[in-house]
Amino acid sequence: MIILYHPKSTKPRSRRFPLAVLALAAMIEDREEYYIVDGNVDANPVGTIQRLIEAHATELLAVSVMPGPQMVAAMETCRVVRANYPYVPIVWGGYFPSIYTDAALNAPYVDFAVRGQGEETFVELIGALRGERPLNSILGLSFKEKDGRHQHNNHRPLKNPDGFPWPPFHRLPAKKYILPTFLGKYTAVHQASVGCPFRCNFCGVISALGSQEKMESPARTETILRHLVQRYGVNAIQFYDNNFFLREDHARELAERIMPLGLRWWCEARIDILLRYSDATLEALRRSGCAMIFFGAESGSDWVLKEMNKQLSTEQTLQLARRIRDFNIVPEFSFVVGNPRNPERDTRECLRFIRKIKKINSQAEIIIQHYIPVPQRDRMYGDIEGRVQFPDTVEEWATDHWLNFTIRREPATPWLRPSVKKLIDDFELVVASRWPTVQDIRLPSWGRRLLKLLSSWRYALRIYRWPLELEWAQRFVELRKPKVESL
Ligand code: B12
Ligand code: SF4
Repeated sequence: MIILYHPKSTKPRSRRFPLAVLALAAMIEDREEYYIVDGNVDANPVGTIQRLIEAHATELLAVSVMPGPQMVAAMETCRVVRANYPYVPIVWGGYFPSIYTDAALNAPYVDFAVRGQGEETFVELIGALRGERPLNSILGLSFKEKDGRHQHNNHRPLKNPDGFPWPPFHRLPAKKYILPTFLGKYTAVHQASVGCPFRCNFCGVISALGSQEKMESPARTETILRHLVQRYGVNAIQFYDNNFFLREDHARELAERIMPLGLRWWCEARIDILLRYSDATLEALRRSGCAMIFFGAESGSDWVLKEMNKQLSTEQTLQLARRIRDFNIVPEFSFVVGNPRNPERDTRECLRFIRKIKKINSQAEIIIQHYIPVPQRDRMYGDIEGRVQFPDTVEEWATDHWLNFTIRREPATPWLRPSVKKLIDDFELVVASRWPTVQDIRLPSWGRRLLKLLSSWRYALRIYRWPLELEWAQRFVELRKPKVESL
């Protein structure tokens, strides 16, 4: 028997189908006895896993691990399992072991780390544990030799999602995962492509998968979404693809195919690619239900974009902000602020640029993130090799310092002075209060009005510092928001 474990990663209202473990489950459905334990649903996943191990001969505990709080939950559970059942092999897969492979393997409770796309590596590992093949023949696998040395097998090339079976949604209590969002009352998730062919040098996707992308065929995407609509009454979709639109013909076909499903949907895309699309294609996307698109605008300065290897210009971002308005699709622009060479100039120029965007398209949503480096296969953005020493144990990654770094709350990077960091945070709060996001369906209209009222003078006069009244108002409103279940 195999246990697929998805450690807690989010609050109940943001719970979604754990696609990673569903992708693995698909590979062994009807072939193996297995159970899925999801820490986002199960209040005591350690207890459940222990009960399962005691009731069945357990061949493998397979854990999906993102950097951040999910890694901490994985660590805590695996420690207990290793202490009580040392004979159960444990494999970690997902972004944490893909990027920080040695740190994962340094943990005494991690035997194997799967890097990158996991479906085939997982199946081959099960075979190896049964003595059917040697471990060193499995692409994408890292493991500990008997003497403790880490063995990293070659990378596994990406395979098209069409080559894998469908996620077995029926193995999970669907109602717990299909929840209200601004898109619709019954929102589900899907990932229609894997990877990204670009080479932005701050991006964890490239570290984990290399610069490659494989796209599911529009026909298969349509069939899976149709199933979610017909079987579970889904009326909205968040696409988890890192880069949803690569080819216009593909996007157009997908739009035409999913139009009859009556969905509202959100995805992530690149500005330069969407700008190349014709008006007819943008119109088709809108008619197929595209309500909002997340774009990595990243910076308000062309010199920063060049250093990031983003292959984008600030002018293109402004053009897109203007053009997409006519199609009634809300752009969500994300910025990564704090260039290591000159964080002050980067911040100043970025804040000015965001104001320009808001002038062109006031509906545009703004996300501001502090730059935190991710180890790269090539050079890291900002030429900071040697200036940040990444932890080499899971335990250190779990300390407050590194947790705050990972979730970008207090990155504590050596180049970002506290006063600059504070300015970025203050500005973000003023913008978020002046234009509260439409994605927050729990925010009551009086709260929206209050936040706008309190912040508009600050935004108009460009006084961002110490917005204590906004911090207070945000907390006041937060405490009075309804629960998702009652919406
Ligand atoms: C959904 C999601 C979330 C959701 C999770 C919801 C849920 N279901 O639990 C939420 C919003 C909570 C979230 C939060 C965060 N996330 Co997130 N998230 C994603 C996202 C968009 C999709 C992940 C997904 O489900 N993909 C679909 C599945 C099928 O793919 P997969 O997870 O990669 O799984 C495959 C392989 O990795 C592997 N695999 C995975 N697990 C396992 C396990 C085993 C045993 C094996 C063998 C293989 C294996 O096989 C799978 C099939 O091929 C990705 C971006 C992306 N498109 O991948 C970012 C991403 C994973 N997140 C990321 C980050 C950074 C975070 C945060 C730290 C952000 C923050 N600032 O706080 C937090 C931390 C979360 C936490 N609690 O630890 C980064 C990680 C890389 C990095 N930069 O370090 C990503 C890549 C985004 C990005 N572009 O940078 N996230
Ligand atoms: S386009 Fe997005 S997903 Fe692709 S490399 Fe750049 S930041 Fe990463």
